[in-house]
Amino acid sequence: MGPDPHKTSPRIILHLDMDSFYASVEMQKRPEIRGKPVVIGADPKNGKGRGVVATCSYEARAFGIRSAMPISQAFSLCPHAVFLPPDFSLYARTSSEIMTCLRGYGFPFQQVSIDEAFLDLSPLGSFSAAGGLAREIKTSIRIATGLYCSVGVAPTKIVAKIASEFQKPDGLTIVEEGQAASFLAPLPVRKIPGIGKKSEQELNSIGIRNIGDLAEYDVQRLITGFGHGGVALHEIALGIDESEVKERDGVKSVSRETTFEQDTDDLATLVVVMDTLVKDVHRDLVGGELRFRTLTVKIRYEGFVTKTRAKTLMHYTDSKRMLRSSAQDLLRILWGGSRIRLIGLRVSSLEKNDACQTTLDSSGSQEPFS
Ligand code: TTP
Ligand code: CA
Repeated sequence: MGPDPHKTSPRIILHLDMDSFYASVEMQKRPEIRGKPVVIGADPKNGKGRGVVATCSYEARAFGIRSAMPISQAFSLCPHAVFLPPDFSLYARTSSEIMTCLRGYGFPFQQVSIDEAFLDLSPLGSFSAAGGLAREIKTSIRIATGLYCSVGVAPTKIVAKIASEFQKPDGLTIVEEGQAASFLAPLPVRKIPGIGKKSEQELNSIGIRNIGDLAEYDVQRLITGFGHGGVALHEIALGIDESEVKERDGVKSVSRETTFEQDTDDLATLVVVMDTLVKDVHRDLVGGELRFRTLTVKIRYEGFVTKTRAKTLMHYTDSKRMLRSSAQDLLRILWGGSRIRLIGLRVSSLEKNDACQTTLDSSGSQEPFS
C-alpha cells in the first residue's frame, strides 16, 4: 500500500528552554559552586537586603526558593546558599552562542527570551526524526556550553512549550500528533502560558482545575466569563494553535533598575544612580551593536506606586550623552519630590544589528556576596 495522498504531513514544533539559566551559567564558570544551592539576584545582606531573586539552581529550589521571591525570604529559607549578583553580559554572550547553534540547523527559528527558542522541524516529516534531532541538539548545546536544557516536541508551539517544562531539568518530552489533548488534560490550567495566579483562581472558581476541565467546558459560558479570550483558551485546551515559528527582529529593549537600600528623596542620590543606569544600559546597547529611539524612566515610590514616562527621539542614536541628558530630564519631570524606592531606565525601539531578542533587567558587580 502506498502513502495516503490525503494525509497532510504533521506540523512538528520544537521548544527549547535552558535549565536554571543564569545559575547554570555561573556554576559552569565556577566549578567550586556546582551541586550547591546557588541564588542569583540582589545582595541578601544577611537577610536585610532588598530586591528579588532572578533565578536559582535546582538545589536551591529544594529549599523553596523561586524566581521573583524577595531576596530576604530566600536568605531565610537557605542562609548558606551561594548568593551571586547577575552578570548580564556573560548571560547575553552565552545566550547568543546557544541561539547561533540553534539557528545553524537551518529550520525556521524564533527566539522568545534570553534562554528559550522554537524551531519548526516540520520538514523532517516525522516525530521520530524530530526526537532524534532534539537529542542531537541537546548534546551539541551541552558540548558547546556545558549547559543542560529541556526540550518539548509537539504539533503546536503552545504544546511544545508546555512539553519542554514537563520534565525539567534535562528533559525531552515528545507529544505526537493526535496526542496533544490527552497530554494536556491532566495538567493544571496554570501550565498554560499566560495563565497567572489570578486567571487560575477565576478558572478554579467555576470548577475548572485541569486543562481537561477547560476542554470540556461549554465555550459559550467561557465567552461569558472571559470574553474573546475564552475561545482562545478553549482552543489551547484542545491542542489547537496555528501560530507559526517566526524570526523576530532583534532585541526589543534593554533595561536596568535599582532598588534603594533605603527609600530616598535626595535628588543628588537619584542623579548619581540614574547615571549608573545610563552607563550600564549604554554598555549593553553598544555591546549589542544597537541604537535606540525611545527611552523610558520608571520610578517606584514607597508603597509600590509606580510611574513611568517615555520619550521618543527624532533619530536612532547610541550617544551616551543623549541617553544621559534625556534620562535625567525625564527623571526630573517624573519625580514629584516624594521618597523613592526604585528607579529604572529602559531603551526600546531599537535598530537591529544582531537578530536576538533579550530583555535585561537590574545590575550588579560580579563578585559573590559575602
Ligand atoms: P526562566 O526560563 O523562567 O527560568 P530558569 O531558566 O532560571 O529556570 P528553569 O529551569 O525553570 O527554566 O528564566 C530564564 C532566566 O531569566 C533566568 O535564569 C533568570 C531570568 N529571570 C529573571 O531575572 N527574573 C525572573 O523572574 C525570571 C522568571 C527569570
Ligand atoms: Ca529556562
